[in-house]
Amino acid sequence: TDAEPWWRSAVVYQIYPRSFFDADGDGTGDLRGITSHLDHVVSLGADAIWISPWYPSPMVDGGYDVADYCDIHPDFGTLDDADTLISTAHAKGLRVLIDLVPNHCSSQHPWFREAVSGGPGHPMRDRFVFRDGTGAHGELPPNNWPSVFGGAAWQRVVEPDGRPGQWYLHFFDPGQPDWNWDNEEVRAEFDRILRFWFDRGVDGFRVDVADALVKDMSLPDVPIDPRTGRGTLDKSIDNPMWDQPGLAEVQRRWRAIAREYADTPGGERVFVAEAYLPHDRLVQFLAPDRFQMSFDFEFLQSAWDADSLRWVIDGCLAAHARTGSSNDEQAAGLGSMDDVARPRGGDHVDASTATWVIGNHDVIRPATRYGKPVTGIDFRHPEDFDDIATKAMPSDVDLGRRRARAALLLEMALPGGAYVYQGEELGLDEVQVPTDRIEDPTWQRSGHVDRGRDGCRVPIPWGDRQAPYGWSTTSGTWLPMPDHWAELTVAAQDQDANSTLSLYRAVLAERRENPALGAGRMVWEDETSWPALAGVAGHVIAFRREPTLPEPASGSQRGADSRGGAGLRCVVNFGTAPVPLDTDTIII
Ligand code: ISL
Repeated sequence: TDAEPWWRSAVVYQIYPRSFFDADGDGTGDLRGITSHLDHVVSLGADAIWISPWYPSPMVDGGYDVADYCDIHPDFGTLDDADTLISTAHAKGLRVLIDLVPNHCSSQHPWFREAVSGGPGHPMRDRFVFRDGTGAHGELPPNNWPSVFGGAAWQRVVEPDGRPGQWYLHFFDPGQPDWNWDNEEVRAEFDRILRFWFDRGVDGFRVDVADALVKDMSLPDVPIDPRTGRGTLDKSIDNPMWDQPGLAEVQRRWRAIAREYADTPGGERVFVAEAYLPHDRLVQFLAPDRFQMSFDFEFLQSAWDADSLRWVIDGCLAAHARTGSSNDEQAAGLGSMDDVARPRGGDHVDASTATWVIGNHDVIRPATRYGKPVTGIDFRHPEDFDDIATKAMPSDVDLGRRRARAALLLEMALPGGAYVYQGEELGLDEVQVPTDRIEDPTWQRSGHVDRGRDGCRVPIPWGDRQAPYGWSTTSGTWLPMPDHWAELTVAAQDQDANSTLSLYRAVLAERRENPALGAGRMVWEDETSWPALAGVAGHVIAFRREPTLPEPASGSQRGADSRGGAGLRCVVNFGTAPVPLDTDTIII
């Protein structure tokens, strides 16, 4: 059978360039800072990096408002710096993914500026979504679509004659006008952007809001959410804003471009979708001619509870197993976990697997999130951003950090790929950024959103006993760094065998070395298969990973030597009391 493609069980380390390392001492992270600290990523044992947007941008939304898709933000460096970063990463054995933001650009993008200044009817307006307003004088938006960041998804422009005129669509901030994906010039431009970066050696893209782009262009109203009285962002219904039929065609077009690179160094390029969608919809992105990976946010959104998490994991794996199979009969026959998560050799070897994630630059740091009595944020209803339970509720961070370590072990023992957001390997907690320093538009546009998303974007503490902890030569960092991070720096944890950093290194090393992890088979344990679990149902998640396909070894206890091809057992306690297990097969 073919070799396993690199991305199927890869660990990808997410870099937020503004906050990773500040090499030039201006208080903002930069590409030279990333290049000079790649050894940290190598020492973790990750396979690849994904760099959040590095493009020229007014930074209204942390760079997710792109003014030029084929250049580098001057605060971050130059295209030469990007080339050096890519070649240095490759020389160190790291793949490089960057962020593609295809749903919207910046209102400072030259095409959008021309669309506004050209006035109604100008052909440039068709590359975006301009419409006349409703109401007697066009003073009301074209429909009731809400913005994810609050308010209406429409903004009215001032026309060249100085009067208020048409409205344009923006799913996020008004500084982020949506592209019109029915426009062939837009499609062609993104083809060019993909090739521009692939030709520079980029191995793939994380695709921002991958379930947006194509909308129902008849622009029908969405149903009203009774809780907010506004149009709903709910994706569990057929919502005209999200995941519309034409999306598959765009994804196929991009995958065809990625395939053009199959015979170049680095091989076929990859895409990972960022889409908060129900599983049955999400996995459709993973058909063989579409994307290779898609984040599983259900894990990230789940409560700290063994039963519900097992249910989520089951659902993720079963959905992926079904999608990965081109044999309908076989797919229909998949009933239990014993049937899923097998390596599918031969022509199925490039089938997708789950892509786990416990944190990113949009959500509360796991160490803080898991320390709350209630965990998880329900992004399926972005109105819940303002659910005070998620942010204002106090957190026991010591408990949260221990749980985050357990979550890591669980995540890394599951079949599939995994993403690690910078700082998770240090157990960093969410920072309470003073309100006068907050930059995130979700906070500025809707004051009831408790402090926005800056608290997980604070610069990384590398060394030294006080801020900025070796991150920069200036203390004027773009976000303030907390006093209590002295014990959490890379330097403080580097030689400490019990540190979270050491745990990450050990677990990622195990993943690389143990054939049962990655492509191996997964079998749930319960008290029938493993009597030691009697009485702990609901508190403990346990499963075995096995390196080979044959019959499940029913009843047999695998040995302690996980390298003997015998597999390993993963056990995680979600309860508050210790669970005694007399075995030496446990690594968790
Ligand atoms: O789609 C959503 C809700 O229906 C959102 O959760 C959305 O998927 C999410 O906000 C997307 O985040 C990404 O795109 C944003 C940017 O602010 C985030 O930082 C980025 O991760 C807009 O580009």
